[in-house]
Amino acid sequence: MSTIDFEAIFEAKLANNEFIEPKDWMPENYRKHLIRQVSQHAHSEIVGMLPEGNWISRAPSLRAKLVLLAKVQDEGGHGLYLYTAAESLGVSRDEMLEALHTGKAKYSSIFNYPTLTWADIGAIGWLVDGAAIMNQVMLQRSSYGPYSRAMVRICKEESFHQRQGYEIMTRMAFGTPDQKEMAQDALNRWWYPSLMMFGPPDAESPNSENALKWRIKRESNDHLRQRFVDQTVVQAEYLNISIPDKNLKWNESKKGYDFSPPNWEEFKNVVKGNGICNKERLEARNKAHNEGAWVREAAAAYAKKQNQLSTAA
Ligand code: FAQ
Repeated sequence: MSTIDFEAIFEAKLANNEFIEPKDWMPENYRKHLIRQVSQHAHSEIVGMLPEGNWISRAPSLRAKLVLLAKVQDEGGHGLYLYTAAESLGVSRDEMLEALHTGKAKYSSIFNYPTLTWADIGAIGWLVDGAAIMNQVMLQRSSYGPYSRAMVRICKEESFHQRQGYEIMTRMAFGTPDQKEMAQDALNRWWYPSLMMFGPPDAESPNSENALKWRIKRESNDHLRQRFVDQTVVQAEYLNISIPDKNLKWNESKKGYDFSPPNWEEFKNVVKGNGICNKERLEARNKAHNEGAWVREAAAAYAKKQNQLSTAA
């Protein structure tokens, strides 16, 4: 009797740029790698609602409030698509949320920095969504079908978010001297944390080798970080505000900018849970989860009732 070589089928799919789907055979480490990355990504979207949510009630106009509200709701939707994609790998929503709420799970370091002024909302859309898109465009071609498809929709929405942020920055940078100073201050504070979003340098990134081999990621952390810097410098020039890096310099031979790396010790410290807002973010998530218990119970009771009715029919 011939045996099926599942691993060979998996490798052939990767080689042919075909998707791996939930019911396909996959190596256990591929599955675990994806659960780790996709769940961290989902947590980032959900926790990422908090710094901006802080400004919904203080937006400077009704239009600004509507746009910000829509953006924050989109982030909630992104979290839900991504939790669903992770569930298709065999992990439950409860397990993922438990890991987030107890501080075991990681989420993007960027969301542990505070939003001090309205210009920060501009800087988040411009830089944080800008960095997120830079990373997520390649994830649209990730090898795992549900993750890739979730990314297509997420990228469309992130583009709107990036424009929302850049519009705020444009208004402030071309506004009064005080507004321009706020725009500069926001850039000063969000620049290096945004560079950290791409993860540690390639040489210190334990997950990159497998991620690239399995086509979960298509490009390395450093490669994407470089592309983000090259794209953002011209946008800052247009705003006539300065990137807070004395070493920023065009390098003709690599056709890109040389720039100072972020403080990787600060990054490690934030990821360990010791950033300015880590504690506050986890408390806010736990509070929201506990206060939403009745909604989950009502939804479960409704689903049970519907099920009983359809079985009886
Ligand atoms: N923060 O070996 P690598 C958004 C961890 S979405 C915290 O390089 P990998 C939308 C990493 O998990 C933003 N931890 O790991 C939005 C690993 O730890 P582990 C989120 C980080 O996976 C906008 C360890 O360091 N985007 O912003 C970070 O190959 C505005 C070693 O790192 C995604 O999640 C970090 N910055 O590469 C929402 C995209 N970087 O698990 C609201 C998907 C690294 O071994 C408002 N994820 N770590 O214990 C990815 O592409 C990758 O997971 C990377 C990291 C690039 C984040």
